[in-house]
Amino acid sequence: MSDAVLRSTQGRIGILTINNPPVNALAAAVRDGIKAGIEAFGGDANIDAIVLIGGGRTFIAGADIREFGKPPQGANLNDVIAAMENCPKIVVAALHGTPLGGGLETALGAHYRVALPSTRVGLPEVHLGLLPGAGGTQRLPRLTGAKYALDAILSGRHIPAPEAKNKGIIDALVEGDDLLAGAVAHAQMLVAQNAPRRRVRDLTVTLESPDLFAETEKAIARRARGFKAPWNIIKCVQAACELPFDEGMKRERELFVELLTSQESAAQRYYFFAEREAAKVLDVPADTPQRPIKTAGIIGAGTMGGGIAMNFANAGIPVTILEAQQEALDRGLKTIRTNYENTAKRGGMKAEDVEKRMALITPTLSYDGLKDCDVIIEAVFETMEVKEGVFKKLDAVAKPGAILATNTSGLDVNQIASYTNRPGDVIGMHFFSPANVMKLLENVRGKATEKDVIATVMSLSKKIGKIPVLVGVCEGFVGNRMLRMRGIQSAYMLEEGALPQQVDKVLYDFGFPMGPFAMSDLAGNDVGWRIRQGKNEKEKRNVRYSGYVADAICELGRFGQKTGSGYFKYNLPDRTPIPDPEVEAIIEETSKKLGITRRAISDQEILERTLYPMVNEGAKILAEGMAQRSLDIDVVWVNGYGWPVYRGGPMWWADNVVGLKTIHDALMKYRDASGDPFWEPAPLLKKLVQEGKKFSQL
Ligand code: TC6
Repeated sequence: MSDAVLRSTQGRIGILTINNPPVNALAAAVRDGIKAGIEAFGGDANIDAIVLIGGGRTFIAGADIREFGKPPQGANLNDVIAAMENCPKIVVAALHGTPLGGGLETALGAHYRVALPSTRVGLPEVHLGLLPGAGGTQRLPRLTGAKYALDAILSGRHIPAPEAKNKGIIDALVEGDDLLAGAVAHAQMLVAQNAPRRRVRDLTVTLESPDLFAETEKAIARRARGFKAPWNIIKCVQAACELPFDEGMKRERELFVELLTSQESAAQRYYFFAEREAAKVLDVPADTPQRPIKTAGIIGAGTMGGGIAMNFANAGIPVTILEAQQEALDRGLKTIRTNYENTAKRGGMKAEDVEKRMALITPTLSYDGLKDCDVIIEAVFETMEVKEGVFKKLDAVAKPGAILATNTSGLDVNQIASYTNRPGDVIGMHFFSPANVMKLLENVRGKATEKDVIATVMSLSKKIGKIPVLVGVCEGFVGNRMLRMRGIQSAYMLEEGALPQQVDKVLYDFGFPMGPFAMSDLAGNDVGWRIRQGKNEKEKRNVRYSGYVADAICELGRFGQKTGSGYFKYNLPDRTPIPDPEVEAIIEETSKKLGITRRAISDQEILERTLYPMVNEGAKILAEGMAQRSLDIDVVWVNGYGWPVYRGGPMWWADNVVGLKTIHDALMKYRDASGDPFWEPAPLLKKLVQEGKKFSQL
């Protein structure tokens, strides 16, 4: 008998307790243990019914994702579930925590399901580029009807136990916190009532509308663009409605295997672990003591400061916002309130929570108001002089041990830290706009930042709903530094023969939500223009200047969506970019002035010239230690810049799809053709190519 599934009895009830921390994933030993346990109790004359329960924090949270793609070992999950379904004794699954994916599918193989009210069930395989391949697509519709099941499987959402009970997924909720006692009592009751062994496979599916599948395909077309799993899921649920159970299972298997062997799913499974790894800091052990964070302070009530404050209020952490002027403070608070009210109107939060969250936000005009805060984040104007003033004042008022963070997106965090007498307490927290929505948080480690400050900020980031990545101090940190490479080449290609709509289409088709020019129009073209104006001419000219078209566009006041035009025109409030002949004329004029003969630029060239330099820059970032691992770079790009998750991230894509040698050789080709040192392959990239290695092997 394996330790992965423990057997015990209470009277005539056999108990199988899954023991595979941390989340009782369905590793081979667990599958074997359940099957053997079911068979043993099933044939035991002293046992009337069986309870299957998870030890520790949860029932089975799914298949062991690390096993996918490896040679199969142990019992097949479908055989385990069939053994439960066909067991001569009643099987009751006792659920708590997060019975997800294969975990819920296992539970659907039981004859009855009971759960603690706090349980959340779901079939989230879609997020791994998969589908519930152990009968989930066939059994869930039999319990809930096709429409609900389709929505649950396509969204992968966690369903609260009370809702699951209403839908028939769960038979009974166990009050109190003794799940085992409740499940055993339920099993005894079923035995006493001589209840039938109810197999989900024997139920018939309700199909609410014959148009369900065609309508669903239409409804998800945009959001599922580039993904494979959603389309296969629809086919599976359709099979559940149209085919007998065993044939439906066969169809599910085929469509599951198709996904399992797809690059999209490999990328998404990689990404699942990458996001979790990114929260870990190599030289900061998980048990590093953390500073308690009970209150936060924000300096600046503008769009950024307000958004940051909302994250804290959402997490129930009281937050004080400082502004210099009453008017700006009032405006900032009003914007926050409006944001919350709009969310409540859309059903994203309860109306009464608006007041609860607002009550957690305290406005102040005085630095003294921040003196008790455990963490203070400044989100003020981006010049070193302003930051200097802020940090000197903070140094004077903040209590000892308070963490002093800057939200700078470009300034030197070490220099900012040097304005205080406590540089060890200073760290960068680079939020992305809108800060209450965007998940990515680049936490910037200065050279003096203490390890406990890093540990605290990484875990605080998760508490306020962010996905943190630790980066080092360098211009643009990880995300913007790589973005710049893409921007430079996009701009050059306009001068050489491409148009914004062509460049944008290539990147949109690759899977980005929008191309670089539409993105620039959204962010505001004036931001970069002002920065370029601040640079002196020499600085501008010592490399090939990339701002000619952008400058010409800004000189016409075409700052982007906010002015109704930029690289594209907009019929606001519709934000669809419309190609503009006026812009084409500007671009052609620019080429002429520069003496460039325009030529046709292929889509492949656009892809290579925008994405390969990003990978090359990523190699430099790694060599400099500005990101800990290539996976950190991938997490930045997927979460902060819309890199399609089914392509893993730029470094995974380079490693596994394109190949480092191909990228290296293309960089050399462009270098030789242009003579531009921009294209010089990074030394690390060269080295990896010579050694036949990948970024992930560093
Ligand atoms: C499936 O079932 C397909 C079936 C088809 C049948 C053929 N496998 O997220 P946390 C690890 S597909 C392996 O930090 P939380 C995780 O890496 C699967 N490992 O905790 C981490 O390890 P570390 C369907 C897993 O409390 C640790 O557990 N199921 C798995 O914030 C803790 O995780 C899912 O997609 C796994 N399945 O959230 C569920 N799950 O400590 C995926 C977790 O070494 N899991 N780990 O870093 C989750 O959504 C969340 O982990 C959670 C717990 C909600 C279960």
